[in-house]
Amino acid sequence: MKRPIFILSILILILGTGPAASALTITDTVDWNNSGIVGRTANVLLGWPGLYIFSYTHDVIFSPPTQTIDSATLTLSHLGNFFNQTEVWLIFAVGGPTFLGFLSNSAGRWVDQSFVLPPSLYDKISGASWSISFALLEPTNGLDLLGIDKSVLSVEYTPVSRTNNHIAFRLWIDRTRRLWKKEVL
Ligand SMILES: [Ca+2]
Ligand SMILES: [Ca+2]
Ligand SMILES: [Ca+2]
Repeated sequence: MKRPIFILSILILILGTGPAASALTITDTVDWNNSGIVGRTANVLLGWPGLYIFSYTHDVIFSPPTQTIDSATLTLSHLGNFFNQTEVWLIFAVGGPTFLGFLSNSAGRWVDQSFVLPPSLYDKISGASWSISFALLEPTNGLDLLGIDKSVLSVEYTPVSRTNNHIAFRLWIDRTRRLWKKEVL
């Protein structure tokens, strides 16, 4: 009876840990630094005259290469958005485009605001790199100043080699089970 219990224990261990345990996290930072404002280095967007668009790109390098991206979050640090009828900033992922949300009120203080990216933006991504662009948009009339300090893209992913190791381990377990059945039955 010892042998089946041993094999069952290994199976529970494998099924219990699964691919999620091998996920890695990587971040890519775009840091703006044209001037010093309220304790941070930043660029100032003028938001002028009518529809104003500012875009930038994150380039993520995966090492080892990624098999799948499991989740992604963008954190934008901004200052000076009044978020009212005369000033409203929106953020999009370029391509689609995909609306991510409104910038919250950051009048007089820095706000580090996070946006969870929908899986549709990364569910077909694999390999050694991922390039994704974002756009800040202000549609109202008048001058709307916005300070931007930095943008951090945080990506949780499952690398190729670990996924393959996991599959190899599962195949080994299946083979062990078959051999055991053959011996016992
Ligand atoms: Ca405007
Ligand atoms: Ca403003
Ligand atoms: Ca900065």
